[in-house]
Amino acid sequence: AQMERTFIAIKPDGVQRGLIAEIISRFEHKGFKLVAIKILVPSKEFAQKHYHDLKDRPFFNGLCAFLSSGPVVAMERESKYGRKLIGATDPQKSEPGTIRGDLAVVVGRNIIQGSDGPETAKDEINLWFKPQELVSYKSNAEKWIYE
Ligand code: DAT
Ligand code: MG
Repeated sequence: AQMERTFIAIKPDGVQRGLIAEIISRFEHKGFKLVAIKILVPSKEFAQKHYHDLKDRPFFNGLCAFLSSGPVVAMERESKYGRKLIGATDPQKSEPGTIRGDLAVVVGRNIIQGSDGPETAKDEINLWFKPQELVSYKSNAEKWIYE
């Protein structure tokens, strides 16, 4: 399989609960390659852009207010597999062993965002990162992770 670039963000609840290292370590231990990372407080307008697909949903306003309510850790990763580590949107339906299944309780505080496919990943990366913020390098661990 081709290396996929995905956007991942630790939401304000994950940051405030002190779960940054816990969440990053799960990806790092799995073997995902980190190519960009930063911490920022997104504006409400920025959150609305990020969640534009959901603008007609009843929870849209609360969701955008929540995402812009505090610091978010935004990352881009390269991997061959998608969202399995994150778990289902509703933490009550997320399997144990997943980030949401282990660390979150309700859908409105599900601590992490992950792109749901290659197309949305591209859009989200373009929204959150400038091209010069992405670091290009060869991962020396790659031949020990993939065959
Ligand atoms: P995901 O974050 O798993 O990609 P999504 O893109 O469908 O899920 O929705 C984005 C976020 O919106 C989700 O992480 C939490 C919130 N959300 C989704 N469905 C919701 C619902 N039924 N009630 C409240 N918040 C919801
Ligand atoms: Mg989504």
